[in-house]
Amino acid sequence: MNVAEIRKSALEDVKKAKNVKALEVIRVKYLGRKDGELTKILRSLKDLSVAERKEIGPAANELRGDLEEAFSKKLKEFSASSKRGVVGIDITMPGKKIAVGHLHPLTIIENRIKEIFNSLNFSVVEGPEAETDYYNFDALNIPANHPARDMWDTFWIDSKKLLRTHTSPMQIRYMEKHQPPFQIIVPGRVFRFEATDASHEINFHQVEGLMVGERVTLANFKYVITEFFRQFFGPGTHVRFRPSYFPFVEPGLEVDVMLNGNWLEVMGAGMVHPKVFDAVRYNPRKIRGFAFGMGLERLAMIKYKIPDIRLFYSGDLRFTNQF
Ligand code: YSA
Repeated sequence: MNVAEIRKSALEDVKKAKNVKALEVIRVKYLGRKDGELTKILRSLKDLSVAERKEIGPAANELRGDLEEAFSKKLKEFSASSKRGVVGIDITMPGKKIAVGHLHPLTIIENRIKEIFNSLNFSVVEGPEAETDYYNFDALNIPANHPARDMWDTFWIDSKKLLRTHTSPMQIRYMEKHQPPFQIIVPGRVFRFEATDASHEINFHQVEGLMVGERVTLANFKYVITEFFRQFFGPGTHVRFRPSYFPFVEPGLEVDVMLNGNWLEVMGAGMVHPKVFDAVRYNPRKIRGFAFGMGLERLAMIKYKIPDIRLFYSGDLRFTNQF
C-alpha cells in the first residue's frame, strides 16, 4: 500500500471501529512498531533515493500525524458515550426517597390489644371467616327461627354456610377442643349485611374474649375489662357495665367507656350461658366463665378521634399515612 492508499483505508477503518478494542487493532495494523503499514514506509525512507524521499517523506509524516489525531478523537468519543451509557450516574442529582411501609391503624390497635391481654395471661387464637350456622348461631343458643338471629344481619353463602357475623363462634370451636381452665382472645374479621354509615361497616373486626374455669365470676370479668381499658385508654378511664341481652350469656352486659364526657358503648359481654356449655359437653354445674366481644374499629375511632368508620377501608393514603 502506498501513502494515499493507507490514508484512505486507515481513516475508513477508524470511522467504522465499534469499540476501544477494535480501534487498538486498527492502530496496530497501521502504526504498530513492527509491522504497521505506515511504520514500514517510514522505516524504508532511508533506503530511498533523495528524490523519492523528498516526495514520500513529508506525505508519510503528515499521515502519521493525521492518523494519531483520528485515533485520539475516536477514543474520546468512546469514553464520552461510556460515561453516559454504562456508568450513567449523575452524583449531583438528588436521591430518590425510599418509601418505608408502616402498619395500618387497625393493625396497630390489634397489636396493642393482644399485648395487653397477653400481659393478663390470655392466649391469642384465630378462626375461620366462613362459618356454618351451627357455630355462628345454634351452638350459641340461637336456634333457627329464633328472633335473636335478627340481631345479626347475615351474609348467607347457602342455607347452612355464612360469613361469620361475630367472633363468638370461636368460643364453641375452642371449647370443643380444650378443657378449662383457659383464657383466650380471638381477633378477627366479621361481616354484616347492613346499611353503612359513619359508625357501621359491612365488614369490620372484633376481638372476642373467653375465660373459663371452676371459679370464674363476674367480678373477674369486671377486673379484667377495667384493667384492659385503663391500659388501653389511660389510667383514669371510667368504665360502666349495663345490663343487656345476648342469647349466649346470662346475665348479659354491655360496657361503656367515658370519653370527653360521653359514655360510648364498646362491647357486649356476659357470663357464658349453661346451654353453651351443654353444646360443648362441659358440666354447667361445675364450670363457669365470662365472654365478651368488642369492635376494633370503634376502639380505633375513639383512640385516634376518627369521625367515620368508612375511612379505614377507603384506601386513601392521606388517611393511612397519618399513623
Ligand atoms: C356478647 C356476649 C358474649 O358473651 C361475647 C360476645 C358478645 C358480642 C356479640 N358477639 C356481638 O357481636 N355483639 S354486637 O353485635 O353488639 O357487636 C359487638 C361490637 O361490635 C359492638 O359493640 C361494636 O363495637 C361492634 N360493631 C357491631 N356492629 C358493627 C360494629 N362495628 C362496626 N360496624 C358495625 N356494623
